[in-house]
Amino acid sequence: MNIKNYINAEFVNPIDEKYLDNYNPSIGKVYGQIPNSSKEDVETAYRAAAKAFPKWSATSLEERSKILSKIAYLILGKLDVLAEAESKDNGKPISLAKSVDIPRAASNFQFFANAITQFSSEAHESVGFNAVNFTLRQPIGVVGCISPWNLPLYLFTWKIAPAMAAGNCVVAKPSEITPMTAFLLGEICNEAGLPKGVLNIVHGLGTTTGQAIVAHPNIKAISFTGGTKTGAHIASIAAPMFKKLSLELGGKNPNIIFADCDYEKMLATTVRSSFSNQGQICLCGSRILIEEKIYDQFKKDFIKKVKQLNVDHPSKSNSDIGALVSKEHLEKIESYIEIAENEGGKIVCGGLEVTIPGFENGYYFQPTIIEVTDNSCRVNQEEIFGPVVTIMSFKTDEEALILANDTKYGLSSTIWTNNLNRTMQFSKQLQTGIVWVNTWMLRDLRTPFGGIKDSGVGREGGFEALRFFTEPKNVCIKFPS
Ligand code: TXE
Repeated sequence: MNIKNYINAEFVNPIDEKYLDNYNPSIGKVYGQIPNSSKEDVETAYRAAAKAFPKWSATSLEERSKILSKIAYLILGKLDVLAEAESKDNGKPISLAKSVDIPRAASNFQFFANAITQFSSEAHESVGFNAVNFTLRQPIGVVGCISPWNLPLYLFTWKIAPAMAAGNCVVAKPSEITPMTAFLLGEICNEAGLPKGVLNIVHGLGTTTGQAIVAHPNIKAISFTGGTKTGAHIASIAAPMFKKLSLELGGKNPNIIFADCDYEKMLATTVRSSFSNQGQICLCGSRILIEEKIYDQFKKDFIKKVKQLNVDHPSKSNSDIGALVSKEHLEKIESYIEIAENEGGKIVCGGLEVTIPGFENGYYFQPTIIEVTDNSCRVNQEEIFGPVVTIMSFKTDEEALILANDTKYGLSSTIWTNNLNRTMQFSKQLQTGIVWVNTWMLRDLRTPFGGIKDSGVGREGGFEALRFFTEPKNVCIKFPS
């Protein structure tokens, strides 16, 4: 199936008719073409957005909210079609797309449809000066949203929904590796009555289409999720242009397990936090740190459970682990197995490519556990972003904290303990934007989401996202005494 750009509510080919192949990773074959949009396509999208902005930004909150709710409703109505499309494009099990990705895309719209009606700003009375200040929260204008391939519609909508709710018009680019569900969203937006030009979707490579969005002089804010290197590059272009930037980047998240935890719950959740979505979630707990007294037991039980995970074609209802997103990504993961072995890491489970009968060209890999003893090794420091975790023991709380923080990343962390004091100490001292205690990926959309250190800048989620997508303006009114 060939997809098109969505500009001014119409589906159009790229101006210079250049296209890229779109792969189905579960069979390793091209199944369609996508536009490789140029600077001119981005300019056309920008103009449509700029034209729509005066009216959309003046549209009542109730009306904006109604349209976004309708989009949410229509997404859920197309749950099966969207889940199948997501799975085909990305390789993830259909069951996962159906239970997580697509429902969450709908929730993103519904959440911000509600949130915008509750969003407010502050007033400050300047006592003694006969003056009152209030803050106007105004939409920025045309904003750019760039999203990755791991949770395609989920992360795409996580950005565009608050942007539009706040009254902005959007030029958005999904990952060129997984563009399909964003394409299908265009039709849904038309059906929901979203005015033309409010959302414009251009497809193409990061280095051409994405770069054109970031460098566009009149696109004044960029919300980006992707690799840390790309984030740094985007910042180098956007910062001198004084653009607002929200960067949600990579992670190397510690999962810290203490002997006093609820063991069975921890074990089941750790399997999930390690291998959900083939380990391709920025929040996956890829460094598992285990208190020494339960290390051997944990290692044995964890390996046993991980060996039970079924790597299979994503359409199979019993597939726990589907295909990796691309051949390049599979090769990257394989290269890290070699790196681990060269560094003295011990592969205690998995480590090999999997051939699925009937789908021999797909990109499948065993869930893999590497035992390491030195936190400075590359597999403990670099983001692998696949079904690969490391295990390592620690003796004391102090040591666990040092190991957990000993990385350039700072996105999320998980701790398993029933000790309240320890919970508080770790919550305060872990250098991550999110700390989960006795759970993982339990998301409340009102909470601030994002990382510190090389995991990014800015926060998304809840009112934080609405603050990002608005410009605060102070108005000071003096009145006679
Ligand atoms: O991401 P990229 P890639 C990590 C993960 C992965 C690595 C590289 O470790 O292995 O990043 O993945 C667009 N200007 N994460 O190469 O390139 C690109 O088209 C503007 C973590 O696939 O960062 C896509 O839409 N845009 C992560 C988006 O950026 C550019 C999720 C992300 O692609 C651009 C994905 C440019 N110069 C990968 N270059 C997470 N945090 O969830 C690329 N893009």
